[in-house]
Amino acid sequence: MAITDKNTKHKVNTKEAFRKAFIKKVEEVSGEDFSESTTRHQYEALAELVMEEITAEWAVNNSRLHKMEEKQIYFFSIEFLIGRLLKAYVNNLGWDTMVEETLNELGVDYEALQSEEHDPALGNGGLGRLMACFLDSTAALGFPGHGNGIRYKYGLFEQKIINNEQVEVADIWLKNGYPFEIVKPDKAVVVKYNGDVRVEEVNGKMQFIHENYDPVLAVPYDIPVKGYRNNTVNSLRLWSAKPVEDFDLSTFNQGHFLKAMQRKSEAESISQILYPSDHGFEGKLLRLKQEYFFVCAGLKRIVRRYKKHNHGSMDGFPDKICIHINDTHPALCVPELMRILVDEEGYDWDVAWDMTIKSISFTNHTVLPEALEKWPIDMVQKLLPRVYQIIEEINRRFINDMNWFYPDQVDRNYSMAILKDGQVHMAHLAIIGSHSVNGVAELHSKILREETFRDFYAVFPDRFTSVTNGVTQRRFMMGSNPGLKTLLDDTIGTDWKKPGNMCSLEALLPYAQDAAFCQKLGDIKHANKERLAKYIKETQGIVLNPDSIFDVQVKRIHEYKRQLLNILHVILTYNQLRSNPNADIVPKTYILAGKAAPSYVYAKEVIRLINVVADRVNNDPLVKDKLKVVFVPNFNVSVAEIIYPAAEISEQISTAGKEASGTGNMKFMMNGALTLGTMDGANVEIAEAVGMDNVFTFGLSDTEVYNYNTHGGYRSLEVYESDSRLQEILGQLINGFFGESAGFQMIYDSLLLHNDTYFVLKDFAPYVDIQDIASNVYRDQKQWQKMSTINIAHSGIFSSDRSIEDYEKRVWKVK
Ligand code: Z2T
Repeated sequence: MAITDKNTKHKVNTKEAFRKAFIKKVEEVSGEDFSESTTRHQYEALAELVMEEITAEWAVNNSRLHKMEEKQIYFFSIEFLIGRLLKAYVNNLGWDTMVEETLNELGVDYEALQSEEHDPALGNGGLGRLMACFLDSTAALGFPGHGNGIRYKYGLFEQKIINNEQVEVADIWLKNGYPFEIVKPDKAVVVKYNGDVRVEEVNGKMQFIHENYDPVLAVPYDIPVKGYRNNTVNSLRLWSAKPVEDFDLSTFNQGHFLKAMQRKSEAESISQILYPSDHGFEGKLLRLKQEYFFVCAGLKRIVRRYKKHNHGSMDGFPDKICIHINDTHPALCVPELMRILVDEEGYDWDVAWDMTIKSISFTNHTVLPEALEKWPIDMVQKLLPRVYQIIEEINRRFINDMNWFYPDQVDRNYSMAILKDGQVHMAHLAIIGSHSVNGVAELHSKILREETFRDFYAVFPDRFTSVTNGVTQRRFMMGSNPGLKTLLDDTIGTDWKKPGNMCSLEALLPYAQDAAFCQKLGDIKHANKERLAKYIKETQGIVLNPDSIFDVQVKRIHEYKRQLLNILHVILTYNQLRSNPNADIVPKTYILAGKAAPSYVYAKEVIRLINVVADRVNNDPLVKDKLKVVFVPNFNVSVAEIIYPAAEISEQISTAGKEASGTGNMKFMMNGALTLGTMDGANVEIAEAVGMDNVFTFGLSDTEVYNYNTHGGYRSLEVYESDSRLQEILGQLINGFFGESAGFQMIYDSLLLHNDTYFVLKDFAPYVDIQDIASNVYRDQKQWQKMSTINIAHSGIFSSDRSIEDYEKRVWKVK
């Protein structure tokens, strides 16, 4: 087994050496003979071997990084949805064949071994997963780039479906330990909350002294980010909260004991739990503490390291460091960096401000108003007294400048303030304090410029840019769809797998017409469908027909994503089959999955509806093999890896203008599924890449939605009254059709009484039509596989390698 990396001390880079090392390690972790070992022992042993290999390279990398020859990127994000790491490490080390063959010879089930790893769920969805893909691509391309976030004790809840409803169960992901992190207590830092600021004049200069604060210790846990078959190992640093002093509890009397325990749990609560809401701002004090926690701790270490390298000075910091903030949750980076530069390093305000703006760049991820962070001023002022003063000063100077440059636009100027209506507007802080503001797809960036942030765009046109999201093909295609990977290797050679080179998949285009290739592509899809069917049979007891179309919608449950539109169409098909059981329809399996925020009552009703419909349809002998509906519980990264390769239709049906980008759409496309969707987010760019003949698009455009919303003119009741199919279906939601206890009044009312905010009824007829068109194309398998091939061939631009290269050129300018 050849390994490309030369400068590390490999111990196990041949099959024979690996076999010996593995057996020895299993015996060490189990304390038993290898023949007695459990899958758990085998997993722990392989994880340790992998870590030993990677940490040797990591040390070499870290000392290279400390020389600061290259510009370093730091991703500040409140979520990193990394998923399972063992197989990714094995693949990135180039150990895959060696490990697979050896384990096979030893009679070890590699799949089962991997399942021992608890899937870390330190994110809600696309935003957190994007960071994990970006870390993978940054390392693959050999850039120095690191993550900075929170080591939540409990990740996103585990979802169970009980009586058709979502039930949330705590995700205790650390219960058996986690082998891929290294705790660094010597690098812990103190984060200060509350207290007061005293002003003192020292040598004619104002000093701001923060006193009587509540200190909390931030302890870093580092996870290595191994580049794909290169010698780059970057870091994901996650901070855990601890009380500053570890009391010797036995020396305290009862009163002190209780106080000490209370402080301990107050401190620890900061990194206790990930907030499970994906698009809703809640405004909880604990969340604000979390935001400052990883911002303050992360910046402290970066500044300390930079100064150590630069003889104690912060001069030149923006030339060597990029602070990239993932949405507004880390926007406190702006005042915190100012605080460090002005209060601690003694820079003049203007110099510090210039350095801050040059260091920070900002990505926005949604235009939904309910997600915009607006903190009550009182809360920020009390929790972060000095940081708040700095925000006030940033705001004061901004408004002053604006009134100076645009004296006739006082209203507009004030509307752009950071502080107004008693709130701190985090997006305004992020835009004003950074040199780059970008959206995550072309359409989204256009909406930011023309609607959401149009006043800022008028003032700072050069700050605005766009970088379309991407996903890592190494996890979501090469890793999860080995059949496809091998077919591509055999057809066009292996160059497409090199980092940054996925666009060379276009060499596949001529094979779209090749019957033998298309046959093989279809066979691989069929095998992947059987694998998913097996998973669903084992976990849910539902039997699927692998010859039916697998039509898949998996993502967080949200009104704007319109899972409701999907299920209304399922009900329509069911009604058609009931009135004509022998109808000539192409058999179809609808697969849905996703979590709802625990407090999002409407989204949970949608989950209940999907499950109620599934129960009814799947148990009706009338529909036989023609229609199935499955709701797969607990959608997470590892479940996703089984689902995407098995999909034939990728449902991307958000109300146009609402889905910033979407990234699942890209994962489906790479695996050969055809997109059935609205012209929203990155769907637009998928359609552009493959041509309109190779996607199924339907529905209102973002402009039509915008016009209805600004000028009115949509009446859902009119649509309902002119469509008898909708009358029947909506009637069934409330007339007991799905069982007495299962009325869906809330959904019914949202569609008819509250005028259907997300245009579900308006887009219903075109959706039904496009579904019929897709089914008819499927009857012609040659045509379907041709379209599938064209989609795979053009999926290269949706690699996160391409996104990182774009960020590098447009935003960070590392080279
Ligand atoms: C999230 O996953 C996304 C946006 C958010 O806005 C929050 C969360 Cl948790 C605050 C998603 C977008 O909905 C999706 O369109 C996009 O592809 C993804 O972020 C990554 O940019």
